[in-house]
Amino acid sequence: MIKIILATSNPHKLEEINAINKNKNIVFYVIKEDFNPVENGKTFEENALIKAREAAKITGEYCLADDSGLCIDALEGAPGLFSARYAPTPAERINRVIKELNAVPYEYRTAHFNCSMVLVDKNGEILHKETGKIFGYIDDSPKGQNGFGYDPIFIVPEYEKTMAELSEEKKNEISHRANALNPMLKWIEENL
Ligand code: ITT
Repeated sequence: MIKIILATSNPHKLEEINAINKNKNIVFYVIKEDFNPVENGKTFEENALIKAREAAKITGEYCLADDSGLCIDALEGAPGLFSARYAPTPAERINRVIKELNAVPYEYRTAHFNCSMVLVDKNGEILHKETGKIFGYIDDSPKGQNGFGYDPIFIVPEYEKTMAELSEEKKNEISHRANALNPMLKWIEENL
């Protein structure tokens, strides 16, 4: 069995990562509840590395971090790295985005979710990195109850539904997180 600590305090990420992982030999463990290192990197990848290294320092185990966010073209990539901090609550974050895109017509509301994953060893040395994305559009009002974060305003063009209207199974098949985690799991299977 391969034990990997997930360097996140976001329970939704943990849930999705466990659902995407079908390999019974790879088991993810949660880090302590108040895990909250300062994410002052300049890229998603740098922030993922900060979290992975901090978790390795605490646990002395293999650690995997996921740094993710929503990048909106008409807002020059915002909220981007600041996705978790764009406003105090998830509902306020969504409202801020809707307001900022108020005058923008649908065809210019293009966006993508990014997920950067970094796996480190017990010493914090990088073992492997993967990035996953999913492209879509931003809706003018929230729809759907599934998922978390910005899912209710992210339209997946293939289904003409927001990510929060898709089933959990479907999200975990097509998401930025799945697109990063699946090749990461393959690397782990082949190399650890
Ligand atoms: P950790 O740093 O502890 O992992 P976090 O939620 O602070 O948890 P990030 O710094 O990576 O994680 O911020 C990611 C934010 O981007 C997250 O809080 C959501 O607002 C948004 N986000 C990430 N993945 C998402 C997804 O699958 N669906 C919707 N929103 C997502």
